[in-house]
This record gives sequence, C-alpha cells and structure tokens, in this order.
Amino acid sequence: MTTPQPAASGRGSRRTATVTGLALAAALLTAVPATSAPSGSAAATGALAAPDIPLANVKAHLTQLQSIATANGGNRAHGRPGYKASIDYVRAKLDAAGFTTSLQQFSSSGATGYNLIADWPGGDPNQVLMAGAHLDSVSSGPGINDNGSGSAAVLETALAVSRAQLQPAKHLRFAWWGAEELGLVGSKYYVNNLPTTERARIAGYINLDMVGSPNPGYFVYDDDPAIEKVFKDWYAGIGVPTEIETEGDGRSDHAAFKNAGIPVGGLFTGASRTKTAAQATKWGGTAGQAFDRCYHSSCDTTANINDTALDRNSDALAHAVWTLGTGTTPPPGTTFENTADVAIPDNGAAVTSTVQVTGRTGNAPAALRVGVDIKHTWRGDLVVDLLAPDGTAYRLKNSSSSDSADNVITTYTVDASAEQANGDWRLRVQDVAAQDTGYIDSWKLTF
Ligand code: DTR
Ligand code: CA
Ligand code: ZN
Ligand code: ZN
Repeated sequence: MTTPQPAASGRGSRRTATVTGLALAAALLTAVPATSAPSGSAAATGALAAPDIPLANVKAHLTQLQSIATANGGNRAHGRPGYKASIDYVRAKLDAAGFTTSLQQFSSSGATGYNLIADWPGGDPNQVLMAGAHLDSVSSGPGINDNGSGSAAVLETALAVSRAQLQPAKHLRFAWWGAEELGLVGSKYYVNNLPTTERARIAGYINLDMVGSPNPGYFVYDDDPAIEKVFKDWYAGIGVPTEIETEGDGRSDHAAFKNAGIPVGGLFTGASRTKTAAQATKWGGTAGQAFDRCYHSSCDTTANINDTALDRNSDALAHAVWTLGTGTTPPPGTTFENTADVAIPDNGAAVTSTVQVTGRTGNAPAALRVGVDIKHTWRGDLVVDLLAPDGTAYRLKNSSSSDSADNVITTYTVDASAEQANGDWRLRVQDVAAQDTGYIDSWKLTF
C-alpha cells in the first residue's frame, strides 16, 4: 500500500503515534497523486435493441401448461405431478436452446420442490442479471395467469436470447421457482443457499408474477430505480402509462433478493384488487371489476389471459434484459460527493462523513476512486478508512510519526468489487496523536 508523498513541511518535534487498528478487509490500494486526471473513460457501448417477443410463442407455452394441468388433476401445484411436468417442459425447451440448466431440489410441506435455473453461457460472471417467475400454481386451478404468464414470458425471452445468440456484457441467468404459493419457498431457498460471493455477483433480479391479467393494469415495481426506469421508459415509449406496484412488497419472489440487498424490479397486471374508474380510463377494461377475477381459482385457464397485456409485458422484459444485460452501467465518472466540513477531534474518537450512492446496479468497481480532501496540520496523526455500506472497512491511510506535512488531498483506488454499489458509504478519519487538528473538507466516490 502506498500513501501520497508528503510535501516538505517544517516542525521540529518528533511524535509518537499509535494506531488503534481494526480488522480490515483486504483492499488493494494505490494512491493516485491528487494531480492525476481521471483516466479517459472507454466509449460507452449502447444497448442493443431487443427483438419482438412473438405473442404466439408465449401463448403456445400457456397451451402446453394448460394441457399439463388438465392431464394432472387440474393443477400444477407444488408437490403434485403437474408441477414437475411443468418443470420438465420448460427445461426441455431450454436445453434444446443451448442453456446450461440445473434443478435445485428442496422440501416443503412434506413434498419435494424444484427450482429450475438456466444460465446462458458467457458474460461477466461477476455481473449476473437474473429474470425469474414462479412456475407453480395453486392446487385449485391450472394457474395460467398466476403464474403461467410470467413463466412463459421469461421462457420466451430466454429463447429469444438463444435465437439471437446474444453475447451480453453481463451473464444472464433465468429462473423458475417452486412453491411460491406456499410462501415464496423456492426463491427463498435459492437466495438463502447462495454463497455470499455469489449473491454479490447478482447485479439485479427481475420478477414476473401475473403479467397477463384479463382486466389488466400496468404496474412497475418501485424498487431499484435503474430497473424501474427501464420499464417505465419502455412503456412510455409505446404510450402506455404505468403505475407503481404498491401491494408487491413481500408478495412475490423478488422479496428474497431484495432482502439480500440485490437490486430488484418487475412487472404486474393485477390480482384480486378492483380496477378503479381512473385506471379504466387510462388502460381500458372494466372499472369496479378485479384485475383478475379468476385469481387462485379453477377458472385461471388459457381463457383467463389478456393477449395485449401478455404481449406488452413479454416485450418489456426482453427490452429490460437486452438493455440491462448488454448496455454498460452508467458511464465511468459518476461521482457522489459530500462537501460538508466535519471537525476531527484531536487525539480523539473517529468521525465519519457519508455519501449515498444510488441508481447503480450490482457491485462497486474493482477500481473505485476515493477522492479525499482533509485539512489537517501534521497529517501523520491521521488514520483514514473507507467504510462500505455493509460496514466493511478499507484502510486508505495509516498514521505515521514521521509524516509532518499538512493536509491529505489525494485520490485512492480501492478494489470494492465485493461490495454492493448502492448504499451509504462513509469516510472514517481518526486523529491518533495529540496536538494538531483539522477537519474533513470534502470527499467523493467516482465510479
Ligand atoms: N402473491 C402473488 C400475487 C400477487 C399479489 N400481489 C402481488 C404484487 C406483485 C407480484 C405478485 C403479486 C401470487 O399469488 O402468486
Ligand atoms: Ca411482442
Ligand atoms: Zn398466486
Ligand atoms: Zn403468482
């Protein structure tokens, strides 16, 4: 680790300083002289345009799921033959299309459940973009809207990736969850059994649960701002107003990912809630009637689908996968700064200054630039750390009994790729030797 070479500065007395160290995450730190200009940013590559997802293909999957339910007691519920038959159908399509598929088994309510995971080879393994849907129905019906619609839209989007032989910057992973209707069991099992390192690699998770409701609304999850914006802009582009999904928190498979700090988003066309007159005015359909009158009922069949809603949401998902998967994250040089002065007590407790990072997807970069401006005589008194949102500390500067120069004005480069980008980052400064005082003047993070 190198620290900036101090400018010559006089003061005779020698000092002894002790650093009360903390266990620190390994951090590759290289000080960049304050005068260095940020390196030029690579030309941002634009996102590729997503293909249209053929509605007929999506509906063909629904017909297959309907047939499976009809042949298996009228449902595709967890623990029933219709669910495993649904898994086998979806997996066969993906295997034939070149995906690397795997089944994750779990037990719930005395029966074996299955998650189907499909990885599209290639892309950055440290930047995984996921899209998923629960494949199980309730036991009282075939579950074509809930959630054959989401499952078919995700499947057809994955098949479109294969048809295009897409080579996105991010690694694409698609998932079909088991036992959602029993309490989000399959998706929770998946997230809970992901090693921490694997969780940190997931840049975002997009959830589709009920996206073809017969009396549809157009709702966008209001979770990760970047994912939300992609969907809202796409819908605005086709002249369809959207509303924020307000009943979604904790109500579907994105919950486990959100609780793990992973950026999430998704689409929804409504369940048993009633469409208002205002909503009918902007979306069409029937005011005073539920978005899906067959929610969790035996009439949730292929007749219980609005084709326009299913088509739009399938196309919106493809657009999001292409945009978030192939486009670069916001161009390098995105800076988050705090210019508030923070006094540093002489030979006293550490102080912190916070910057809130928002709008990023995934993890921080391996070369996160930390610009520091601390005014302080005899800077050898100071210990400086960067604290990630989860509290992990990265040592930027140790104290030094010989560094008599004033002020710490420099830029450090930190490998923060193990950290989620979004959240409250803090600069922590402690003066560990008597005499000489100062303050944090400003600091900033540049991605
Ligand atoms: N719990 C889902 C249906 C559901 C209800 N509210 C929302 C909001 C967002 C997504 C899904 C839902 C189910 O029955 O599968
Ligand atoms: Ca389409
Ligand atoms: Zn349901
Ligand atoms: Zn559902």
